[in-house]
Amino acid sequence: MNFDGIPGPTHSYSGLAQGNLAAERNARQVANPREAALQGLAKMRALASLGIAQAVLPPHERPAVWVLRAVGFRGRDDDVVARAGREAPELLAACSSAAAMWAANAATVSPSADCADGRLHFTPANLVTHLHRAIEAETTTRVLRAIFAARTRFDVHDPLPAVPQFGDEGAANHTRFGAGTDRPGIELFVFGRRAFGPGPAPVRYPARQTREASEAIARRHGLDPGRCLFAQQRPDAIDAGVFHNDVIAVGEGTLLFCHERALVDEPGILQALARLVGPAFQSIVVREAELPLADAVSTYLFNSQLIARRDGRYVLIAPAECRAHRATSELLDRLTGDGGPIAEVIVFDLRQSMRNGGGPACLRLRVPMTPAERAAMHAGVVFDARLDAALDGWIRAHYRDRLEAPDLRDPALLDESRRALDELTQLLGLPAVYPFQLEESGG
Ligand code: SUG
Repeated sequence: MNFDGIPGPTHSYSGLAQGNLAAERNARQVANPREAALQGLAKMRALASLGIAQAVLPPHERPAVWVLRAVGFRGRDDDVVARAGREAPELLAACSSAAAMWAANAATVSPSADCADGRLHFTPANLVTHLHRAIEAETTTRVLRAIFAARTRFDVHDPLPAVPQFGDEGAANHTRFGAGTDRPGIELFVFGRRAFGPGPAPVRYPARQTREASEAIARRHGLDPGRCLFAQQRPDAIDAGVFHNDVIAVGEGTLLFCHERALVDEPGILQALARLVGPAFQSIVVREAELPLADAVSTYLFNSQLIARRDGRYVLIAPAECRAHRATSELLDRLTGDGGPIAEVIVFDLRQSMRNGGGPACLRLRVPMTPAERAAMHAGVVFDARLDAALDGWIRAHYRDRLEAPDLRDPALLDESRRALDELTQLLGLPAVYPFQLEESGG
């Protein structure tokens, strides 16, 4: 099942993510939160109509008044926001970010067939590299625990210790290969640097994931070390804007689609994957001569979703930007025309999210589930025609169609956002998950 994050009512362009070229470039543009949410909804609707099991993850409470209080702002909630807006606008921007929409960074997920105790394991990402993302971990943990509450089947761990040595960005740096959920698969963890000991590291931009974080996740999920691979991102790729591995590679089932400059010793990793995944393993490696890394980063070709079809071939769900770029569009035509594993390409206009460096793959978290697990999860978040219509109405009723930096200071935005989220919690049948709801209920 794909869990898509819903872009929240404070979606904005604040240039908060270092090394994310789109976000840096579009800083201080005017955002349209309503359009962002509707674009996400359209993608979910289309994937559901392809027969993909689809669910939603709710946006987080923003601005995060509790974070502003933690750094010394006092008074009523609206005073806290107003004062932060005057005295520390960059802090208010970070505390207003709707970045939780990028569900690929919510958690790392290991299907039950891979885990020693036979449960489905989640490690919510600590996202320590950036303030505006680190504040997601607490709510994400609460939301996942509400959806996957059955302890006999699910284990939602605490995030890893929130220190640079355990920098963790979740499923954006993790791919599970294998044919289904009834047999153990192979888990590929991609890291940007080692926290301890020597090793190559980027010089310009941060490497957000450490090897130690990936190893800790494999250990706590109870994975078989013989079925895990740890691969390093190329530091020069990170310095060229590849802030997560899912900006340059996507894998699903038995297929890996990536750029040749994604990983250190990429041929060695491909060989290991072929050995571990078995004869069904296929890879499509795009060469620098076909598509330079810079173009792959600007079109976000690899931030696509791969959807397995019944005939064993795949549909590539790509951002519309790929068709607007000649070399990328021609590459897509060659891929679908050569009888290879990718049979079809469908593009989506996700421009609102894309301007912050979030493509189709960033917006979803894959949760491989058995039918019994599916039956045990909270059903209220599952996307169907009823939820589709309800979300459409909810977005149109609560979201603004224009948001820029000065608007973040508007105390009405805090009220609007809380009202919207309160209604959404009811729509999804979730318990209290937001700080403002927990305070009200004395939790
Ligand atoms: O962490 N952008 C996000 C984009 C995350 C994309 N996710 C994956 N690749 N899986 C990030 O860089 C920009 C927010 C701003 O600048 O307002 C931002 O956080």
